Formats: sequence, structure tokens, C-alpha cells
Amino acid sequence: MDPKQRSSDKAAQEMIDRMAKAGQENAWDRLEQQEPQCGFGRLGICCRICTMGPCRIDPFGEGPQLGVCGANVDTIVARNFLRAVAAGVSAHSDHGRAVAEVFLSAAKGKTPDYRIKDSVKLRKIAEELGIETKERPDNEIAVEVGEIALAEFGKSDGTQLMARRAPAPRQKIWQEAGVTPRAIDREVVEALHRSTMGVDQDFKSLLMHASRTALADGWGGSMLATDMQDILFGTPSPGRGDVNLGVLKSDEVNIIVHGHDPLMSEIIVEAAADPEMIAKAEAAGANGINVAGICCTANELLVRHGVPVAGNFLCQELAIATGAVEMMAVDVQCVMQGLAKIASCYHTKLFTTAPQAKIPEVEHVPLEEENALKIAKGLVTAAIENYKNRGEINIPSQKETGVMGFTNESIKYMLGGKFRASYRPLNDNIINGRIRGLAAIVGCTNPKVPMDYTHTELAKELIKKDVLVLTTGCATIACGKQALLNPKDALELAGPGLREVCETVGIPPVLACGSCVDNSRLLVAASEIVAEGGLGEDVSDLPLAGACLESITEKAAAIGQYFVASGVLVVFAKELFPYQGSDSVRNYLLDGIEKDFGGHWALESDPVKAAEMMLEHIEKKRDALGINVKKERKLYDMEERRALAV
Ligand code: BF8
Ligand code: SF4
Repeated sequence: MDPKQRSSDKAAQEMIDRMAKAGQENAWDRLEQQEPQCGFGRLGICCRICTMGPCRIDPFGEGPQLGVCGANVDTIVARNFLRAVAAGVSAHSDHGRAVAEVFLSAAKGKTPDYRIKDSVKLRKIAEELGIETKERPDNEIAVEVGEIALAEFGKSDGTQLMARRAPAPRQKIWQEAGVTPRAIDREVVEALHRSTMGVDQDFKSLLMHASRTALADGWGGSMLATDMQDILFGTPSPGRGDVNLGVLKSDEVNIIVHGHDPLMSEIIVEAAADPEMIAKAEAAGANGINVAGICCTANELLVRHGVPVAGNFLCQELAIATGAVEMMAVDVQCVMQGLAKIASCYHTKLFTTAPQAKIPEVEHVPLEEENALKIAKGLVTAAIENYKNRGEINIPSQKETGVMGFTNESIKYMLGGKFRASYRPLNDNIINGRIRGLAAIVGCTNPKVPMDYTHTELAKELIKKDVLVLTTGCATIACGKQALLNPKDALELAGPGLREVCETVGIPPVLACGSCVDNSRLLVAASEIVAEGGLGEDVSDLPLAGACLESITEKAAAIGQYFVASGVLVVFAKELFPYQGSDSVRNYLLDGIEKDFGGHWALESDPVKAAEMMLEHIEKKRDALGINVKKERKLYDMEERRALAV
């Protein structure tokens, strides 16, 4: 297949072509070998939960309509959806728990290589949790915060504390629907229990629990991960960064960190900056050590330290195929097993570092938190020693610069200044119509659709229509590659109102907000925008919509469902939503759920049409808020002016 059909990114096209010529396989080739993929799986109408199965429902109504246990298509599809959500929630929350554990060890002074970096955020969260902060040292406060955070994963009673950040009407909706999330582990366990053979056989009840489980992620596991990471590694603030394979250096030792959890990658960055390591690299004939990221680890490091990004999900194999990567260290999630094969074609040393994630034939160097820097230096040394083994290298030239690292805190700061950081200017500009609304573009890159294309086209369509875009995950990297995070270039593409506001404040029209767990930042931002006033009482009143047109993982289902259950419209690509085999499930998720939560799913694969759908939703919300009504210009006489004076 023509590389242009596989990716809209020129660097990726070049590498895909190179790999084809070298007879090397990548995800696109393996997808072709898998085709035609199973039609039952695509519709979500197969069940292999018990050994009376696997069972499948005939979608044409002619063959079997019930599984051996009597489960109908609605139950089977709803169970598959719930299980996907639960798996996604568990991924985010296991990441969050690992961070919370290290956070607590750091607070107790047991891990010399991790320290509490953001005292301001620590104290803010401590106060939110009702912990006394006055005249107490950071570490003492952090122990209490860490203990509370860790308990959120498995506490035996009560509901998620962070869910209290949602607007009051939203919390009421959850209470009345019975979906306020309890301990994260409990929701995941209950999801698996309910969806096993012979338990919950009411599709609506299964889908309600999908909402509850997903909320335990957005307002629990992911939110805790983000907050603990900010305190431990520093809350991001906007800074410059480079994106795409061109960040690899021909004359330096290239190290790639890939995965999600920043515990190891943060320390590798620190180790690589050590003068002793740099001297070693120079002694090996290199001009330095270059650390670059892939996937959400890249986003974590980019937004905090401006560490360059080599690429998103589908770039992982391509990066190794440049021949210029001395070492790749991976932790959890979105790491392709195919890496081992491509690494064996080059000199690249591949290491797994997370206790949960090993790959056969790949050396496992587990992160020990008490010894983190020493272990990281060992990995960096392995990379340096491998430099001499480099063969021919082919690094594509493409790279783009952008401004990244927007958070709830930094957006308010950029808008309102240090002393009156607030969403007021944003709300005012939405109310006066310069900005029509907000959109979240999130998620992955999937070989079934041309890589990066839908994310970036959607972003362009939306900013053209004066919608401020917030982005996370691999979508952020896609936008970075197409210069959409570069204020100068991207503002050329923005509508006049959005452009005026962004130029005044000095921000791009597409804001890079971090990794996939950082979608929780968007929930907090939405809640604070509501609290600022003038845009309704709840998240569902906001002119706001989300989209993920290149989803791949179960995490995307969890994120989509927590946005929907928080009151947001979420658009996914039709062919990447494998739960359409039941009319009841489909109708509920696309429509009926709006009555319960104010948000709903929508399916559209074309980015231009998806943008239209989101804009229509945004305008509908603006109409409901009454902010689309043009106010007549009133000429005041002196008497009326006096009455106005405050
Ligand atoms: O958690 S966007 S491909 S890297 S799943 Fe994976 Fe998707 Fe990328 Fe980050 Ni999120
Ligand atoms: Fe078949 Fe029912 Fe077992 Fe599923 S749970 S595999 S539908 S018998």
C-alpha cells in the first residue's frame, strides 16, 4: 500500500517506505495480514466469557439469536462494552496507584531520587482534602495526601473524593442515577463480576455500571495520577518543544522512553543529564545524549521538561527502523510486542522496566524506587556502550516546534495573570462569541485510518470556526507534527475571533494538555469554567464537545464514557466502535444516555463531518445559554448612565 495512504505524516511515510524496501514488517503490514477481520468481533456480538461458548449472534437474524446460556445480543454487546471500559479504567488506575505509592515513599523520605517538587500544588490539594497545612513541612503534609490518595483505589466505603470537584448539579445527577464512583478497584471488580456468565443480564444496568466504572477513572484513577505526578515532578507550564522523528540526532546517543508512567522516564532524563554520563558519551565518540519520548510518556516529559517527542503510537517501530536508536526503555501500555522483532534487526537495545510488563527475549530491568537513579544510569550506560554498534542510519528531517504544557492552572494564569489567574477572560470571550466554544481532541493513531489525518483535519476545521481546541495523548503529537501547536503557524489557520484572543494572550489555538490520564485536567477545567459563571450550571451546559477519531485501546472507551457521563458529546469513528451489533445498546449510547447524563456518544469517521457535528452541538448549547442572541445596541442618556455607575 502507498505509504501516503498509511500516514499523513511525511516522516512516517519515509520510514514506512524504507521498512518495506528492507522487507521489515510493521503494524500496517500485520493489519493487512489480519484482513478480513472478524465481522462478529467488529460488531461486539461474540461472547467467550464461559466455556459453554464461544457464542455468536447472527447479525442477519437468520441464525442463532441467543448464546448457550440464553444471553441475547443486548447483553453480550453491553458486557463487551463494560469489560472494555473496566480494562481501560484499570490501566489508568494501576498507573495512578504506582505513582501514588512512590509519592508516599518519597514523602516518607524512603526514595532519595524522588522528591516533592511542587509545594504549591501539594498544599492546594491538601487543603482540598481537609489536611492542615499551616506551619507544617511539605513532607509531613505529603504523607497525609499520599495516604488518602492511595486509599482511593481500594477503600472499603465512601465515594471518590475528587468527584467533589464536579459542579454540584453534576454530582446530584450521579447520586440520583446511583453512579457516584466508589473505590476504583471496587468498580472494576464489580464490572467483571456483573459481566461474567449468569449475573447482570439487563443491558441498561450493565451500561449504567459502565458509567460508574468510567467515572472512577476520570474523577479517580486518572485524576489522582495527574495530581500526584504534578506534585512529584512539577506541574507543567507552557514551554517550547520539538516533535517528530527529526528530533533524533545523528551524532548523539539516542535514547527513547516509551509507555505511560513517568516514574522511570523522569529518572532516565535526569540520568542522561548527569555530567558523568555525558562525559562517557563523549568518550564513546558521541556529541552528547539525546532523550526523546514516544506515546504518553513523551507527553508527560514534553509538558514538564520540553523533552523532544519522536512520535506517537504508530511511530514506535518506525523510530527503531531509523537505525539511530541506541536504547529504548518501555514501561506500560501501548507498547507493541513487534518492537522486539524490529529491534533485533538493528543494534537497538530494548528494555522493559515495569513489573507488570515483560516481553519474551527482551531484557527486563525493573524499576526499584529506592534505587531509581542507579538503575537509570545503568540503562543510559548500556545506550552509550551501544553507540559503537550503530550501522547505517536514516533519520527523516521532519520536526516541528510548538508550545506545549497547558494545564488548568496554566491556562488560567495565561488568561488572567499571576495575581488574578481566572477563567473570566475565557468565559467572557465565549459569551461574546469571539470563541464559539471548546473542543477536546484526544486519543491514538490506528493503522485502520491514515495516521494523524483525522486528528489534525478535525483540529483545523474547529479552529477555523473559532473553537479553542484542547488536546491530549497521541492526538497532541499528531497536532505537533503538523505545526498546530506552533502559535505562529497555527494562528494563520484560526478564525478571526479565536485568533484575536490567542494573539492577545500568546497561546496557540490548539492547547497541548498532556497525556491520556491528563484528560482529567479537562474535567477540572470544565468544572472551573462552570464555576466562573455565565455559561450555565453544569458541564453539560457548556459549549463543549470531544472527539477521538483514531481510537485503539480500551482506555479510549473508558475516557469516552467518563466524558459522556460527565455531560459531554463524544464523537468516535464509526468503524472503531465495536459495540454496534445491538440496536438497544447502540441507541442508548448514541441517544438515550443523554437523558440520564446530558452527554452522549456519536459516530462519525470523516473529520469534516465530525467537526460539523461538534459545531452544531456547540451552537445548540450557546442557544440554550442565550448567548447567541445579539444584544441590541442601546444608547444611554445621562440619567441612565448615572444609574449604571457602580
Ligand atoms: O494513553 S493516545 S495510543 S499512547 S491509548 Fe496509547 Fe492511545 Fe496513544 Fe497514551 Ni492514550
Ligand atoms: Fe455463550 Fe453465555 Fe457463555 Fe457467553 S456467557 S460464552 S453467551 S454461554
